[in-house]
Amino acid sequence: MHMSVKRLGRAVTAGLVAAAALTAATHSAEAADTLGSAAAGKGRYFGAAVAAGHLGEAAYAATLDREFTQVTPENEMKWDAVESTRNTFTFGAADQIVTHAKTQGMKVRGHTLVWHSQLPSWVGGLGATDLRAAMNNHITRVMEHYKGQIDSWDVVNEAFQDGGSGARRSSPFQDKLGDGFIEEAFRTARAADPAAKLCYNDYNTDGVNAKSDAVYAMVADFKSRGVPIDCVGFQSHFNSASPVPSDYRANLQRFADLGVDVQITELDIEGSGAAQASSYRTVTEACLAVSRCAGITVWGVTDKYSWRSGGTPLLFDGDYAAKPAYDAVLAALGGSGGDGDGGDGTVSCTATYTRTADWSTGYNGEVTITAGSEPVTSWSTTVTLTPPQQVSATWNGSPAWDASRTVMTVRPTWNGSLAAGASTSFGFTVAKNGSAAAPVVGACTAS
Ligand code: 9MR
Repeated sequence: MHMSVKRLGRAVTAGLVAAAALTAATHSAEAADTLGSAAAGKGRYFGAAVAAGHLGEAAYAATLDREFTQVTPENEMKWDAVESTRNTFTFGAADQIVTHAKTQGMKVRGHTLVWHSQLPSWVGGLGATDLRAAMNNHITRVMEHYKGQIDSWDVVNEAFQDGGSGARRSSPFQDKLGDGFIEEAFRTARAADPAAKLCYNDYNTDGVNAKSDAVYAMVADFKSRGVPIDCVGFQSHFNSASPVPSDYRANLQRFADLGVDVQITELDIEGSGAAQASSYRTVTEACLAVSRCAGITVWGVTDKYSWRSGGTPLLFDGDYAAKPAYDAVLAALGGSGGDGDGGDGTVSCTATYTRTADWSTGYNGEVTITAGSEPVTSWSTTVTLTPPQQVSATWNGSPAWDASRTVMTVRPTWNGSLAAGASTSFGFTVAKNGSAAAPVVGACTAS
């Protein structure tokens, strides 16, 4: 169950978005009606980063256990967490997550063995010989502790610089051991747990660019020389400044063509409503289009605990209500409520309002209509004005008026047909006639 009632308020956000979104969706708790089961139907896992400290929160654990089939400890396996003092290992919090995952039958991604960040200061103080020994000891001890329990390890994380240079990032490992530290880390990792898949993981490598080209060249070199590497992780942290690249799928595919699995490892997309849902849908479809894309991990369960919670980048809001992005991902995964068409059998839509322009005597409004988990052939919604405001123009929607001309019912012109999770929008211009009040957008009705 996805607590549809809670969705009533989910699209109301700050700023210009002023009116409510309503949905008539009702979900039954069908077995395939979750992210994890829908992804499994496509041969993929669907996971989330988790924090041990939240597992005791009932709604957090319930959402995690219902929806996800894989977990990544968000911080608990990092060097500073497991070996803050040289050669003294502390696995308590990480063990809690692994134990939880095992009881739920979830896969675990190990994150991460060698990274410049969250690195205790003692590591940076070592000379080259000592550092090499410490790196290999760290990899070996941590991987042996979890031997047989980890599906994939991020052996090396974020070793390349941003920008156009394609150069390695400065770190104690890079600066003291040189380029060869990555190869050495992977060879050590293979010996420590031969069953675990070994990944290189990075961000801003999601499209084809200088940084991903550099990672690509490294992976190609490793494959040609027999250096053990099984997978590449694409973190996929997106927002308006760094949107889903248009060549995202093509980039995943070119890595897959090198003979490695690709994994979407830390997905989150700042935003809300239909725009966020559409980006999530694009990412999900890209993974499904690449046969070696093993699965998707979102970087957290709920917006309220996200590392960038202000950007509300995840699939569940702070009350654990499923967002439009959730519906879009589930629809893209072919999530099934039993009729085999990828939906839950209830034709539904949401309507969200944004003021797109504002001037002294008028404003423009835009309403985005988003189909739920079933395709829609037609929709309608209402826009109620505050008198003496008057609509002076409409586009991409066909208006009908009540006698007082305050309630405008809008139906499609050419844009009635929407695929599951897809959106369209209509717009209108309002003459304020002295009132700047926001219009009230009513429920969306779909057929
Ligand atoms: O989400 C993690 C946050 O809680 C930590 O404070 C932060 C510290 O560096 O790391 C975050 O996770 C990062 C991940 O380990 C590697 N890729 C970028 C992630 C977001 O910063």
